[in-house]
Amino acid sequence: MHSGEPREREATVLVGLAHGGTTRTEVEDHLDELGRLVDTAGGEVVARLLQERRTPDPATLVGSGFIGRIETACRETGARTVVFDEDLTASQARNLERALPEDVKVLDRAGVILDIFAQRARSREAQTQVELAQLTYLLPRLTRRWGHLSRQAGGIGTRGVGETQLEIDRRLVTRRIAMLRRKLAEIESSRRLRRQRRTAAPTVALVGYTNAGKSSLFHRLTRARVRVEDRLFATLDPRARRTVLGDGVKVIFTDTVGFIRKLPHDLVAPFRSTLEEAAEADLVLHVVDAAHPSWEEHLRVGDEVLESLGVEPDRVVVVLNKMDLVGERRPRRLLRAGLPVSAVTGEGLDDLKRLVRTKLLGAPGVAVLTIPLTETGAVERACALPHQVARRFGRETVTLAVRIREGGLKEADLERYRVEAWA
Ligand SMILES: Nc1nc2c(ncn2[C@@H]2O[C@H](COP(=O)(O)OP(=O)(O)OP(=O)(O)O)[C@@H](O)[C@H]2O)c(=O)[nH]1
Ligand SMILES: [Mg+2]
Repeated sequence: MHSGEPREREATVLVGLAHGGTTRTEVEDHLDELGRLVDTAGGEVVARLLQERRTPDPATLVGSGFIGRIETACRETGARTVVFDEDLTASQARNLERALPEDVKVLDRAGVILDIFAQRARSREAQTQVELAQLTYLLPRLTRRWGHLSRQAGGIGTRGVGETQLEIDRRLVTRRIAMLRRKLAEIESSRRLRRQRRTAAPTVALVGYTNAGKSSLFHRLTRARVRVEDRLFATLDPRARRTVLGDGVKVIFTDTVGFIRKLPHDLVAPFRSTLEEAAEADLVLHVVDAAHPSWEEHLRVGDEVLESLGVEPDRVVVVLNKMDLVGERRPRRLLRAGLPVSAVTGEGLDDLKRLVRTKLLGAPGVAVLTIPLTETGAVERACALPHQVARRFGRETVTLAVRIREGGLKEADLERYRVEAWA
């Protein structure tokens, strides 16, 4: 589905806008991040421009004088791609393209993120989701310029979409969007079936800002081999893996796609199903790169996503990763925010496992039973219960933690073995 790797890195100009509540420094940080995104997408940042303006221009976002500066930067560097950190409406993008030289294409942060997803998605589901999001994004933006560029080189913003689709008429694109929607609905319903079948062990989801170290922790906690990279969006096809956390506590860990500021809406919607699955987890580990200067913003972005998915705060544990990079003096404000760990040195991982265990065993809906081994009938009934969280055989008793609905223990005639907590 890819229209071929670009032969060389695409020279790109970044544009940021400081207005309203955003300061210059914040915009500089956002442009740093945008630069990493462009780099991941295969581009090379050759210039960055920042305009301060009280309010954005409704037609072109930046003012006409500033468009002149963008044009000069493109001419001087040979760049043919301009990326805005702000979301551009389709008409703003078109107006900007009209105002710039003929061979320059304009896209925004969302367009770059979509491009990265298109390059990296591997599973059929992720690929379908990305193509859908990309066509939805591109449809109102389809201009001759894009079709022309895609035929020539592909380039940022157009990979993942079948090459011919850009050239053909909108009606066909609309039809393809409808087809992809249907296909996705099918994939999702078959996934829902799979999910229902495998709820035997409690699930713990690793979520958080991109590059926070979710996959590294997933690897440390489950010994599964997964892609770990110092790149944004290294993981696009989430993995789940079963492991035993000591004390007989069985858990399914899931790794997920990272969050980012301004994840495009068209992408949030389809990827929501993956995140929703994570949000249904018994426990959510919100992983934060504690060594990142913007860790608080990352934490906030993650909290917002989790809240929008309906995850209650008491199901969330904040994990401060990369503590090995934080240095000797650890700010109190940071330490108050969560549990310090390092996926690299292993610091704090035992504490993390213990915390996960305690949280799961104490979760509402989990009952703990202690049964003398001499009562074989009861032991047998208890061991046959589905949804076991933990089981430990002692010399004289067996202790079990099971997820069970109200009244379930009575039905299984096990109510009298119930104890307060896992000891
Ligand atoms: N020093 C240090 N580096 C870490 C730690 N954990 C992860 N990293 C590095 O951080 C980078 C990102 O790690 P990943 O595990 O891929 O991060 P992720 O959250 O899965 O990222 P995405 O899948 O892109 O969202 C890699 O270069 C890791 O080696 C840590 O505790 N300490
Ligand atoms: Mg990852």
